[in-house]
Amino acid sequence: MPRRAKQPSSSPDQTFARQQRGPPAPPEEKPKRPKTAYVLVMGSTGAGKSTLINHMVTSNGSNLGMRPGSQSGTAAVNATKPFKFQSYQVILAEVPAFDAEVASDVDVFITIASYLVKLCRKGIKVLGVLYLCRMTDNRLDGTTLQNLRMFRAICGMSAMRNVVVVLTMWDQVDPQLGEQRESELRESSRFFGPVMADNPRMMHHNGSKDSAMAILNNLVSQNLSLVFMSIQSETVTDGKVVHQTEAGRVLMEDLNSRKLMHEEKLDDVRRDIAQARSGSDDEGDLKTTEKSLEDQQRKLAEECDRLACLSIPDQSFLQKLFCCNFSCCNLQDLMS
Ligand SMILES: Nc1nc2c(ncn2[C@@H]2O[C@H](COP(=O)(O)OP(=O)(O)OP(=O)(O)O)[C@@H](O)[C@H]2O)c(=O)[nH]1
Ligand SMILES: [Mg+2]
Repeated sequence: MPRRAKQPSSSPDQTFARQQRGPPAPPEEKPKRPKTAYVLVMGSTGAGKSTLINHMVTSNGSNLGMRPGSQSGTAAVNATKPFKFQSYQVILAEVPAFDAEVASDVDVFITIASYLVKLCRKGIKVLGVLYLCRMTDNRLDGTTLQNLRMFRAICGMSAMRNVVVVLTMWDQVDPQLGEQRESELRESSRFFGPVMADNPRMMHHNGSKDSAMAILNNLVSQNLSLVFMSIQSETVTDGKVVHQTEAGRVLMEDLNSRKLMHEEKLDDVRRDIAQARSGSDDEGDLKTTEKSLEDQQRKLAEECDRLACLSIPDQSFLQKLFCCNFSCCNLQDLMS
């Protein structure tokens, strides 16, 4: 049988048409899924966390922010829904402040630890931390300093590169005074002095949307590696129980030094009671003060015991101890 001549794969007309159109398009690439980027927003009560988050979220076409002040009185981490920003799906998580007048320090600590441990167990790292400091405070009080110490201990040195310190209410201070306070914050060993070498950045926030967006932009466009916070690696990787972590140690130290301060005040008041005239108004006032200090002292002792109990690997005991008054804590997560 004569062999059939091989047919050209396309006619000269078809070849010409293809040349006009250019080479065939490559198979369509699937669009890359944007990475999720968790950003923790930390700082004392009233530092402006919710307000800042709101600006960032609503500027990106969403109304899923949080009401300023809405978190006060509760110990919970409030996270926004993810929203697209540059190449990321950003989730902003407002971390509750330590403020004994609002919620117990140990409750707040367990909430934060529980949230971060949960993220770490899922392998989720954090893009960064915005630590907010209010510029209107003439001097930083005990609670503000406690929040700062806890922030440093929770993050650890290795995460400091991913921190932006946000100086809020910049619109409310005289610029010269603001600059003065900023240098003190940068240099003093009580504030950011010990961590400045590890490169946290400082930015001013004047309460406007533009200023909020500049802060988010600065954090996101640094091309930072995602990190675990120190408390996450200490618990999940090193297997430490929560109260043995650096943050647990700092909190225990804080509670103990407050206990000591109250003890000294109680000694003074009792000495004054002994010297006051029996049945006088002075004696009545001093006894009221004594009672209030004793109450505070008892609460602090209970807090220390609760924190120390976190090392007991007996879940049922811990659940009985906490779950009645603390709904946010997932102790299974903490202890398992
Ligand atoms: N002028 C000015 N006011 C601000 C700024 N940031 C926040 N505020 C105001 O400060 C108050 C407290 O702000 P919040 O955002 O509720 O503070 P927070 O840190 O979320 O407080 P908690 O959730 O209670 O810990 C609100 O009345 C805000 O409007 C700022 O940069 N400038
Ligand atoms: Mg808030």
